[in-house]
Amino acid sequence: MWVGVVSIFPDMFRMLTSEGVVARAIASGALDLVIENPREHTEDRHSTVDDRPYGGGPGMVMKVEPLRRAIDALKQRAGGPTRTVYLTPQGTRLEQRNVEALAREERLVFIAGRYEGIDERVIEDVDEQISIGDFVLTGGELPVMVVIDAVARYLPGTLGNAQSAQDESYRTGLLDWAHYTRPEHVMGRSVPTVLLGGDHEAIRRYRLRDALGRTYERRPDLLSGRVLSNEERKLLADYLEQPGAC
Ligand code: 4FV
Repeated sequence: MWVGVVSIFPDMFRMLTSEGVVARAIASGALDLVIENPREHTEDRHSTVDDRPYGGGPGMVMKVEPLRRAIDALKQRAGGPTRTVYLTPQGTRLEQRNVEALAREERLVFIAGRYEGIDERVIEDVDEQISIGDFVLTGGELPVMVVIDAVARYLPGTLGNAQSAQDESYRTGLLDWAHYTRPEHVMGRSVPTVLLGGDHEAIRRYRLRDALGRTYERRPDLLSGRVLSNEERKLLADYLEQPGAC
């Protein structure tokens, strides 16, 4: 996958490219990451990339030309058609299915805004606008890194085991079940015995019961509109009967 990013703070991406899954994807050649700084595409001696908003109001807005030129420079280098994505609180809320869709693309260009945002005449040309959540950040760089990290999990050879439990949970639309590892007893707390017995059917039911219960308690919105199977209904009822369930 080829990924281009427009950002006036390219060094921020060192965090992403120096450690972990994304760094491994770059090292293995599964991911090609290029950062383009709009400041390199200015003509004035102050490398101005922002200006005051028409109509007045607080803050500054990123100018069209440096952004446009940076985007075009990335498209030149992409070596084929690209999908451009602007990260903004006004975008579609990011969910796993959006990540899966982006992971199917060959070439992506992400635009990270700063200040109050970017001139609308740049946004008119982007293919997609994505929000990582209903809160306001100081810049689009972290949202871009969030999306790149989420997409990188789908790149060949990145995740140790192709089928990650977390994937499984979002694929099923439920929250994840509780995870345990050695030691069996710690802080006076023990691992649920069913997980020690090797009875995979019992373990599957236990985990499904846990995922259903936790989803019911923490994200009932994920259950609305979802038809539960007989087994799932019984497991959820059983979960909710246990002491301490909500
Ligand atoms: C954001 C979000 C976000 C808005 C103004 C950057 C900031 C500043 N992007 N999901 N939430 N962006 O807060 O994507 O320029």
